[in-house]
Amino acid sequence: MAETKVQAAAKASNSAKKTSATKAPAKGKAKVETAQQPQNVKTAVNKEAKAATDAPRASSPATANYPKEIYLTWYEQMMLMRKFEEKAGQLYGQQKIKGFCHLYIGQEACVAGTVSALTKDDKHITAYRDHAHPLALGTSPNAIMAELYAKATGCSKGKGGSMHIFDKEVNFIGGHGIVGAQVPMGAGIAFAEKYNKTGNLCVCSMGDGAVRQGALHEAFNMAMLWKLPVIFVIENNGYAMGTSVQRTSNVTELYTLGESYDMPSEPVNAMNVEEVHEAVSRAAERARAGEGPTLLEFKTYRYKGHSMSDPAKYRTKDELEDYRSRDSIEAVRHTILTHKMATKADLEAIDEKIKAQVQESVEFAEKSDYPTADELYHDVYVQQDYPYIRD
Ligand SMILES: Cc1ncc(C[n+]2csc(CCOP(=O)(O)OP(=O)(O)O)c2C)c(N)n1
Ligand SMILES: [Mg+2]
Repeated sequence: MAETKVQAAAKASNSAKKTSATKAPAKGKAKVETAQQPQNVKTAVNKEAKAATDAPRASSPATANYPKEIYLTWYEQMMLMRKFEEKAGQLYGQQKIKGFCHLYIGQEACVAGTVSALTKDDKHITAYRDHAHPLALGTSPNAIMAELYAKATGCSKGKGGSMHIFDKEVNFIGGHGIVGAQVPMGAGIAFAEKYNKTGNLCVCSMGDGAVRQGALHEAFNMAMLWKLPVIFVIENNGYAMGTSVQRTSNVTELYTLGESYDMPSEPVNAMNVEEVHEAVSRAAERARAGEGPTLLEFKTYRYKGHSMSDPAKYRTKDELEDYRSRDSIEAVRHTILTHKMATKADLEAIDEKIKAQVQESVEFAEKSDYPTADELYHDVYVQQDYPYIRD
């Protein structure tokens, strides 16, 4: 099992600054160690995290809790997700991108804080709101943009589109269009990791709408029974298409769904990337210690409509503004500047680099060809040498 990015950065930062008494590395190390303590989060932490979720709007913390490399990575990753998707939204308007397209804008901290807490060998699976996960895991923006364009150079050979991004190289197992389908699959992936004794885990992300699917309960039950190394993440953005959480069930604190199975479960203020990182670190520690699954309810928000065809008239402007005022990218930017981890000019240079990367991905997609007609017969069951067909 490889070390997490934060562990590596904290180690490097600590040895480089052993003699200088700056706050960030020491704190960063303390946080990493905290994150490694396995604990029963069911009661104490639930209350703590709940209080944090309900707390007044997040501002920059008084002290920086992690080394500067981590904040800069978070900033760059989240900015890439946002700029990439803003461009995708524009291109959709120009009909360069067609079909379904669901943007993650506003939810970036969910993915950035998760990826920083895990190793590159851990597996990730999610629903159709799936551009941000592979971007953070290292899939080339070119391959994702080309997939949105349905071009042959796309990561699913242009045959999947926006909802079916997939990249085995970075352990991103999709991209799934059927609401909740990835929940039993996530448990299955975790089963394979346990069976093969890899020490890796699977993060299975889903929306608040997906938790109303029956298969979730079967998956939770089996995952707990077999203590599978899986972290179930509910990205609760308040709505399933236009239906608010309050209109779908009397159980609106979604993390409590895990408690029926004695699954350690907690809510997380997911507009704050540090809180996401810490919650995922705790869950990962439990999974790797053989203690099984955790359910995390990420309280988040999407700034755009459900998909490109949704004007989002079912919510108020005030509600949107309220979340925008706690924007996770702005918060990280503020922390970086307040603690002088980088200058405004440094951040602008990152922004420029990202702008160029996104532009390059568009040019790559534009120049690429569509799949040829014979591709219809590849990667489907009709393929004669398909490895899983048995006579
Ligand atoms: C089994 C199934 N039922 C219905 C749909 C149609 N549908 C697509 S997205 C969606 C809402 C899901 O919302 P949520 O799980 O909260 O995820 P979010 O889009 O907010 O990320 C629905 C009902 C579907 N794709 N699959
Ligand atoms: Mg939702």
